[in-house]
Amino acid sequence: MTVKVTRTVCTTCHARCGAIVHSEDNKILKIEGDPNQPFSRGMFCGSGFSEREIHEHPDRIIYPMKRVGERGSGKWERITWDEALDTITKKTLEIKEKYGPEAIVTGQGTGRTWNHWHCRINSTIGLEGWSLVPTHVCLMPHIIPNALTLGVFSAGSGDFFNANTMVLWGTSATALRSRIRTVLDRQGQGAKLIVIDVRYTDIAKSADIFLQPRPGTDGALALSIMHVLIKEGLYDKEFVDKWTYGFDELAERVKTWTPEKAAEITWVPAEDIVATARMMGQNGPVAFNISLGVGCMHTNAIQNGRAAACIQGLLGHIDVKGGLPIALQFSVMLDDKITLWDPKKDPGRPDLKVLGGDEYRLYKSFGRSQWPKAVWRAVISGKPWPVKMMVFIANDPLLCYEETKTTREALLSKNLEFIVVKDFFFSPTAKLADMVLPSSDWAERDTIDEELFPNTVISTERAVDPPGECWDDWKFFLEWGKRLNPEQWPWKDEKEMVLWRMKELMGMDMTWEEYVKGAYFSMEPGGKKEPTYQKYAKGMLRKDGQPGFNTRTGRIEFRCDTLAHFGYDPVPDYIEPAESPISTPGVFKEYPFILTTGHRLYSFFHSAWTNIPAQRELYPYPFVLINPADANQLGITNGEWVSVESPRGKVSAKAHVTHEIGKGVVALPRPGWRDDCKELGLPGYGWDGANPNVLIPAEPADPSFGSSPMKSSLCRIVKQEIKS
Ligand SMILES: Nc1nc2c(c(=O)[nH]1)N[C@H]1C(S)=C(S)[C@@H](COP(=O)(O)OP(=O)(O)OC[C@H]3O[C@@H](n4cnc5c(=O)[nH]c(N)nc54)[C@H](O)[C@@H]3O)O[C@H]1N2
Ligand SMILES: Nc1nc2c(c(=O)[nH]1)N[C@H]1C(S)=C(S)[C@@H](COP(=O)(O)OP(=O)(O)OC[C@H]3O[C@@H](n4cnc5c(=O)[nH]c(N)nc54)[C@H](O)[C@@H]3O)O[C@H]1N2
Ligand code: SF4
Ligand SMILES: [Mo]
Repeated sequence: MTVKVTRTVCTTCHARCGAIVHSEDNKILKIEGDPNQPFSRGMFCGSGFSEREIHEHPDRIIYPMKRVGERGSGKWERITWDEALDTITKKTLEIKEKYGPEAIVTGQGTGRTWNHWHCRINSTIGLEGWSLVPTHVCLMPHIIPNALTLGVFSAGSGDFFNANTMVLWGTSATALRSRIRTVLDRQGQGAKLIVIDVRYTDIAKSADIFLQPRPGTDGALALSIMHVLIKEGLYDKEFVDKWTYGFDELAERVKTWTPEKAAEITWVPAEDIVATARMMGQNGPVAFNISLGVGCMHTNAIQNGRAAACIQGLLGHIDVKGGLPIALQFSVMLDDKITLWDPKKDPGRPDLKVLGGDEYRLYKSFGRSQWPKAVWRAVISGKPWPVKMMVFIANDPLLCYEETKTTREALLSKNLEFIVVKDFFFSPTAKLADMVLPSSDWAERDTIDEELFPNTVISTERAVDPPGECWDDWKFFLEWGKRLNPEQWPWKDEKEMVLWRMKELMGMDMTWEEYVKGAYFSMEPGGKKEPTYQKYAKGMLRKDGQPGFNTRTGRIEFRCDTLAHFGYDPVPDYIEPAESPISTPGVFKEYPFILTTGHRLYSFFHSAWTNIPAQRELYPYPFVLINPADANQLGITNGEWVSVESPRGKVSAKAHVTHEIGKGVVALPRPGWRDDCKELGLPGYGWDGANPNVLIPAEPADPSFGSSPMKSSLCRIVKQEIKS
């Protein structure tokens, strides 16, 4: 056989790097970064490279299987895809008939190339929305403030190629990956870099200014930065006059937020706050990348996100070169054409049955998603309505959601009649399922979420056939959908689905060969490469074609009346995290460390890949970051096993004694080390041994969005007896 060379895209993480896969006889020989992919420009990482090990891994689930022993007993029998789909369809119809569609919950984790098809299958079932996703903590609590304040319905990543000041705020280089090269290149050309993170991260070492706030206090920091910008006249007055709403109220609000007051709350020195504001105000355009650390995973999520968005409104570097680009096509990701949502139907309407929707009304109104703990409660209690069937596609709820014990209690509940899990491996949740379905990974499939790159579509192509009967997730939705309602699922295969989307949503009609060969397609009007700037002044952002931003008032909203409707202060304010030294001094006495969890590591994607040697080798054991002064006081040495304990439970980790984390704070990374790695002889810690979510409460949460404090709660560190 000759060596086949395939250009495609790694979709393991959201960086979506271009890949060149060399294969022979369906074996991956080597993988290279694609130098022509305009965003990753040849970069590739260890997780992506280990696709070769994943493709051949002996523990992959490669056939549909049904449980034959007790739930969780590990006894499985191979079945055909036809039997699997027929059973799933029969169960769907039976449960829908008996209890209503809302007794079925479909779950996904992070976006993995098919958010839209997931929503479509829900519509086919008779559900509206996403059903169960971690969007109460994942980026949505940042996207919603962006949408309400700036009219940008996206995480809003800045134009680092052209910025003069770059701000990485609560965002890890690990997650940005290939974009970090752009940041460093741009710094080499003279741009400044500000990093705001609770850890002194690798990229922080290159920063011109590094701020290390107390977890959960970024809202106070943002208010104080605005205080300086306004007091020193460093904001864009002309822009503010012409394009914003509520400036006077914002100015009044931030008046009391002196750097000295913020310093007390945030632990960031006052002079550093002033220097940050001055750099932002004097060295524009400023490009921000704001992520999970700022708001999303705190009980004050929405207000923190709002304050950060308002800074960008004051600076006015929006839709300009080097500022915050506004893409026209992102919303396509959940376009009604695919999701089959009726745009005339208000997602917040009382008759839309969404678990947790009455408590977390803003969450319901924007994502139509259910609040996780309300789902688990409904399973356990049957109230406010029963939940009988759960289908998880690319999601391990035990490792994903806060308050793991409640999640586990629900998954073990006899009330659940049918659990399906579609995954690569037997995750802790898959082990509890009634049916498991095999899945193909990125080198083994033809599909991608075409709209994830700013103003560009990049095509993918299968490099090798998947092992056994592993199916692309797209194909699973298609075949399940066909059985339920063929009219809504008219395509022959995934390739047709990709081409349909290109035609219907991107306006590009082409054959599969043209799609693969074309590789990189510009989405700019007329196909031109240079973006169109200041679209707001040209009437290109609003549905009514009028100049302005895509907000309720058409202006950048410093005052947001929509938020008032959901019970928030319409002007951004700082609220202390629900569990903290200040809010709960009693708890703090017993649990004297602030706990932040989930920072990303270079290997592993969420809880996946601790069984893959090339990735596990880099981080063999679970660990917790602890400052040398704190370790010293506790008599803990580097590498020693400790328990991290909270009022919710405890987990094990090796102490990583380091100045990366400040005094009084400890950090547990995301993975949870659930799987053993046989090749390296390293153990797995299952669903609860090292899973940070065991420690995190679901409540109290952000008042109307339900964000849990994954990145700001309290814990204590206890020395452990010797452990292997
Ligand atoms: N404490 C804490 N918890 C967190 C976070 C945190 O920072 N701290 N982060 C949260 C965030 S932002 C998110 S988005 C969630 C993510 O949570 P999830 O996306 O649910 O991640 P996992 O828990 O790893 O479960 C994903 C499962 O899907 C499988 N999988 C991966 N890719 C595919 C695929 O393409 N197809 C199929 N069928 N299966 C696949 C993996 O093997 C894995 O078992 O976690 C959240 N949980
Ligand atoms: N390798 C890898 N890449 C990933 C993922 C993965 O699991 N592994 N997950 C993907 C997903 S779903 C998502 S949503 C993105 C998330 O991407 P990021 O948002 O970058 O994820 P994190 O690393 O959890 O958090 C960002 C940073 O916030 C810091 N931080 C924590 N608390 C605070 C705080 O209170 N204030 C401030 N200023 N900083 C704080 C953390 O130290 C961390 O450096 O990553 C994606 N990319
Ligand atoms: S896993 Fe690595 S190679 Fe793959 S998209 Fe992410 S950064 Fe790129
Ligand atoms: Mo996420």
